[in-house]
Amino acid sequence: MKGKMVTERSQEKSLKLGKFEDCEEECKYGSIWVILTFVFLMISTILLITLVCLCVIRDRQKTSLHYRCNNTGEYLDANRSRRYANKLKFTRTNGSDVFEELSRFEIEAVVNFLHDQKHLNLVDPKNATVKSNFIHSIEMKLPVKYDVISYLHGDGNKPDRMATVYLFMGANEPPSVDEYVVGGIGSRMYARRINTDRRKTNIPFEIRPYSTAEFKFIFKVIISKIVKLAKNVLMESYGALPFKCGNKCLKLSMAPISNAFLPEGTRKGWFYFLYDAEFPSVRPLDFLFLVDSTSVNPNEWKIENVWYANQMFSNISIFLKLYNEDKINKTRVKFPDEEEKKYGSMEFRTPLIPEESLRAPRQIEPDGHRFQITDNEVHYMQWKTNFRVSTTGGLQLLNIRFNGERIIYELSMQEVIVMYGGHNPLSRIMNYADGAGLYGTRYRGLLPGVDCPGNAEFVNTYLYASNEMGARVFENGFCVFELNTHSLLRRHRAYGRSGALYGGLEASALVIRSIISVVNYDYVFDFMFYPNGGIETKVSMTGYLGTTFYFPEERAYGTQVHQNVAAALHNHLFHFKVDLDIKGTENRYETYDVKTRLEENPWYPGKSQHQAIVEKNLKASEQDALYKYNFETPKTHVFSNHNHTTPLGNVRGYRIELQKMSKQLIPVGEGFENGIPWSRYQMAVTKYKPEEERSSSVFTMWDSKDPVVNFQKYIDDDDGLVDQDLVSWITIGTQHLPHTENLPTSITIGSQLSFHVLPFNYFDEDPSMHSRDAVRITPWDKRKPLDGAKVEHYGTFDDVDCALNYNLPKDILEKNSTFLFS
Ligand SMILES: *[C@@H]1O[C@H](CO)[C@@H](O)[C@H](O)[C@H]1NC(C)=O
Ligand SMILES: *[C@@H]1O[C@H](CO)[C@@H](O)[C@H](O)[C@H]1NC(C)=O
Ligand SMILES: *[C@@H]1O[C@H](CO)[C@@H](O)[C@H](O)[C@H]1NC(C)=O
Ligand SMILES: *[C@@H]1O[C@H](CO)[C@@H](O)[C@H](O)[C@H]1NC(C)=O
Ligand SMILES: *[C@@H]1O[C@H](CO)[C@@H](O)[C@H](O)[C@H]1NC(C)=O
Ligand SMILES: *[C@@H]1O[C@H](CO)[C@@H](O)[C@H](O)[C@H]1NC(C)=O
Ligand SMILES: *[C@@H]1O[C@H](CO)[C@@H](O)[C@H](O)[C@H]1NC(C)=O
Ligand SMILES: *[C@@H]1O[C@H](CO)[C@@H](O)[C@H](O)[C@H]1NC(C)=O
Ligand SMILES: [Cu+2]
Repeated sequence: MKGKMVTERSQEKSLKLGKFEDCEEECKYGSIWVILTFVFLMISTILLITLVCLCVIRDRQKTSLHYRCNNTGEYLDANRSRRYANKLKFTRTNGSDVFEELSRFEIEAVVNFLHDQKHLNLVDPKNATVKSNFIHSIEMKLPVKYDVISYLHGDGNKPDRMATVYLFMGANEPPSVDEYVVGGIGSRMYARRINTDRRKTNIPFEIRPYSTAEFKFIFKVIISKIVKLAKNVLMESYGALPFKCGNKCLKLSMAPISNAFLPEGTRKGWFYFLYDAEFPSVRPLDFLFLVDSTSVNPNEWKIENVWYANQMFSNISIFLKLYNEDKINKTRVKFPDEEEKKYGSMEFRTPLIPEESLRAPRQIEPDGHRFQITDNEVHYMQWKTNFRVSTTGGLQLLNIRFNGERIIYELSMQEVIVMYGGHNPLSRIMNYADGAGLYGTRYRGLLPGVDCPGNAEFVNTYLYASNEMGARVFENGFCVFELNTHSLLRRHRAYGRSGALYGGLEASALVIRSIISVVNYDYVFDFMFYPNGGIETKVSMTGYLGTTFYFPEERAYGTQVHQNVAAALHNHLFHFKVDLDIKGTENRYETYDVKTRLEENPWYPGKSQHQAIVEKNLKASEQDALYKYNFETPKTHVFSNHNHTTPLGNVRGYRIELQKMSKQLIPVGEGFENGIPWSRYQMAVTKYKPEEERSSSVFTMWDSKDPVVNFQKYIDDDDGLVDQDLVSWITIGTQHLPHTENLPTSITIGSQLSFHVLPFNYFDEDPSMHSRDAVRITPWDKRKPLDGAKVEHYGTFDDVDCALNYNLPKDILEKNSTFLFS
């Protein structure tokens, strides 16, 4: 009821502006004032400050106010982000900043250059088949860090603009995927293969990611064969077909098989049908077939095993024979009817809550944005960071500075893994490394007002990927907004005749948010920048469960979440790169270990007790620095520069704190584990090497036997770490045991994963002491703390009399939903 009054009142606001007679009501219901009133209420019982007082103070300030929040609605214009993107991508720059992703012109130059190399025999992705040569992806290659740093310091030339490209060479003998670096973009261009033992650049064709061309042939060759042979099985068992199916259709899904589980040189995947109804991933069926697609000639692809009704058949003929002879149990399920369709659907359920149409709390920016985005840089308070979205790697934050000093050279997500288990043959090999889907192209379609606040800024990207038929714009790729977290960065209330005091600061942070949807799952990544010099990296998981058809044997592996639907336990793992630079690049990594020591109490001889002590442990080499979380050995992870100390001799540093870790239990080297060696460590620290760009690759789903990028190599050479340029690699994750509330969507509030990068003796005092957002209250007269107090703040608690319009961009979506779904 109270909420209702607020909304009605807010409509009258403009009328009431400047009238203070009804101050009492304003105090109760004005949104910001509710907070202040609350703060005051807590202390008023002691200090006897009344609401009347508050109104007086407010009245006094009113005269000096100027209102700037007159830009209602503007933020929600989808055109705005388009205009912004135009500014960002199309009119400016041909790669004027070292960190900037390739521009439209540069991509065009690379494509033309490569297509001009006639011996490569490249075709346009629109015309590509499996047996073609084509450009799979193009992205900017970051120059060597030291070249960039000298350039930024003004004592080096601007590094060459370079691209990394993957070429699918299906027409070659033998076929392969080749990584090239194309340089001299815009001038004298060249292409070369990097020669490094850190990754393969000539990659066996059978471990390539799926291409649109390959999927086209799966449908054309394999699915039509299945339909031709097993149409009656599909109709009888499921009452649906993959095509010519009206409104009862089957959707095809698949899980590629890592080469750790396959004979040398083969490429296979389990394919399976789901009901094509909202949402397919929770409508599994029990018809699975194993496809060998090793050959570049789709006509040579083979359907191997068939699994049906919890039984394995060595080929489709024997399956059909036994089925037709009624020698096997037959599954009989029906396409979901209207009632059944509700399960797993995001349709609204009734009754709606709350009963009345009351709006949710919203954040407002009374003075507009306090951050700025120019070209490829975000500027917020003392913070500055560059950004790019790379086709294969996604969002990277580069050159993160606080007060002009670089703290982090690169902060980026490296890989997203989900590892399943189960009874059926599919779940047993179901391990996803989502990088195969090209992360950059997953950054798209954020909805203002839900995915990000309506007043967020949205950034478009422009990337080249053959699966997108070449270069294109991805609208609303990520967003930037300032968030009042309404948690407290600091706060203290002391009460006493001589020392009454109140000081407090709400934590606001700049959020750079991206959300990627990969098949059934959606991952929300937040990079958050706080005024105390800390950075939080947070992952939340939502979307739909991946499920399989229920048989009683599945119980050991997870939960039955619906009739015929089993959802297996699975391990989500995320890997991040944090290239910290503390006062330069020569840093140390130490753990400050907490130990206990039995000591005799010097003040009471003869009495002994255990005390906690801090023991500094310098990590001399990469092997020494491997961190596996252990509850028994608490520690703080400190990265510091030993040439920079505070006046009291503390080395200036930053610390990394991991908030959610997940033990990966599959033994070292077994199966898929061999391809994700980073998951063995909650943190690893390596010496920066230009060729150790990323911990994973687009091939990770397939290449476990002998990974294209093998992170273990980065640490096995055991470089020294003392006063070196250090990169820390962080693994967070969670075991997800599904439950019925995960449907229709598996929001995992409470299992958000995060890590923090926080100052540790870096500053002489908390830099948020400079924040204007703070409040300080001290008695006018120390001896009379109850007789009124001085309230200090710096203008930010002024009344907010107007609010921005927070509607969904509904009118735009109703006419054109391109920006959301393309
Ligand atoms: C907002 O109001 C100010 C002051 O009245 C005015 O200068 C400015 O142009 C207005 N801005 C918009 C977007 O209406
Ligand atoms: C968005 O842009 C289109 C074309 O430029 C224009 O017709 C339309 O009115 C704009 N929409 C809004 C809400 O400004
Ligand atoms: C970028 O370079 C291309 C090719 O040299 C040129 O056509 C284009 O006008 C340039 N664009 C800008 C914004 O400088
Ligand atoms: C695709 O192939 C056709 C026929 O070979 C050709 O006419 C067309 O130009 C090609 N399209 C592209 C985009 O290369
Ligand atoms: C299919 O499997 C059956 C039973 O294992 C076997 O007898 C038959 O030869 C196989 N057929 C083909 C075409 O491989
Ligand atoms: C077929 O169904 C019967 C009855 O439910 C069951 O006992 C039997 O194990 C099933 N056969 C197979 C191969 O699953
Ligand atoms: C510390 O200073 C010394 C002397 O100026 C210099 O040789 C050394 O490289 C510096 N080390 C670091 C970690 O900056
Ligand atoms: C719809 O919006 C997209 C951009 O999101 C634009 O490219 C396209 O032209 C628009 N279509 C129509 C019919 O306005
Ligand atoms: Cu999950």
